[in-house]
Amino acid sequence: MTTRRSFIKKISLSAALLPVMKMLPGRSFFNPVKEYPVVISTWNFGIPANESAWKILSSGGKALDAVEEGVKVPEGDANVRSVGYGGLPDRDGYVTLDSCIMDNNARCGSVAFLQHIKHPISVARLVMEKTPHIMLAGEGALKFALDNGFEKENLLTPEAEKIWKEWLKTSGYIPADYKNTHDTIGMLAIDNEGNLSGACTTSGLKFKMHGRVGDSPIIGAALFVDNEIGAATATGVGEEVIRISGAHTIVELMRQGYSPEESCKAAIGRIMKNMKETDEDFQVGFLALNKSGEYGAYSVNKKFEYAVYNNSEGNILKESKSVL
Ligand code: SD4
Repeated sequence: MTTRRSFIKKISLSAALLPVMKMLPGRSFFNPVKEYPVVISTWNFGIPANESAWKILSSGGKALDAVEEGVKVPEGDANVRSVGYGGLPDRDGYVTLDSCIMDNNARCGSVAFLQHIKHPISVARLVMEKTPHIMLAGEGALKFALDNGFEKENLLTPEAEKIWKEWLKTSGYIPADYKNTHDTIGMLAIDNEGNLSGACTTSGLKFKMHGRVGDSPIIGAALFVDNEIGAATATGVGEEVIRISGAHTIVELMRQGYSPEESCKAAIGRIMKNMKETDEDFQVGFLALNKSGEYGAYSVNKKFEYAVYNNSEGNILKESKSVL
């Protein structure tokens, strides 16, 4: 059985081999056989999200459009308790959203702590396309959305409100709940032209402190795309992802010759190193996609599912390998 300690030891060893691997003659960084298009996304709502993205990809559309349309599916689904409309609120009862998007030209846009807008990913895209900035937060992000024709909506559904009120009865108003803090959608795609894009969107950790922003709107943490190399995205406890600049770290590891899965595994290794022996009761999961259309995943705990859609496999749900 892999323990936290043996995992970190193994990971450190393989990292030490990296300079040697780079010098091996003829080492091919990427599989020369390219498989396009491909879309991958986190958790089981990735299946309908991929479906929507695939409609665009399979008709020759752009990865950027595909990831935006894809993640809008869970954003608009009232039954998804962790993304957009229907998401669980913070501990004061406000649904606050974090989203970002990045394309093949290193253009990116992001919104943080945004309220009342059902599709924050589209606001993030607009920040990217219409402003000289990358990130807008809170009231400013809401004003920008409303100025650009988005509608103000109540995102707290009666079901989500009920769950929050139940939580209030016993919580002691303590925000941390590491066990079941998953379910952000992160999506990566490569289109027929071989261009990569990614999107990530969430209502964040349930019952978080009011004003808390996680990793999901942070370029380099929950999402990073480098069109020469690949892309990565994250789900889980955002604080741990931010601490290691997770998605950027993974893309840089792919640049050095690691496969998508090896890169995700090494990044998870860094997270484990930061954790105390007693802190194993949390989840972080990474997904990566390289320039050849190869994909991989790794997580801290079991049960990190992700959905893949490509021509050879169809739209399927997989479970990532994990440390514990
Ligand atoms: C956050 N990373 O706000 C998000 C939560 C999450 O899967 O991913 N859940 O920290």
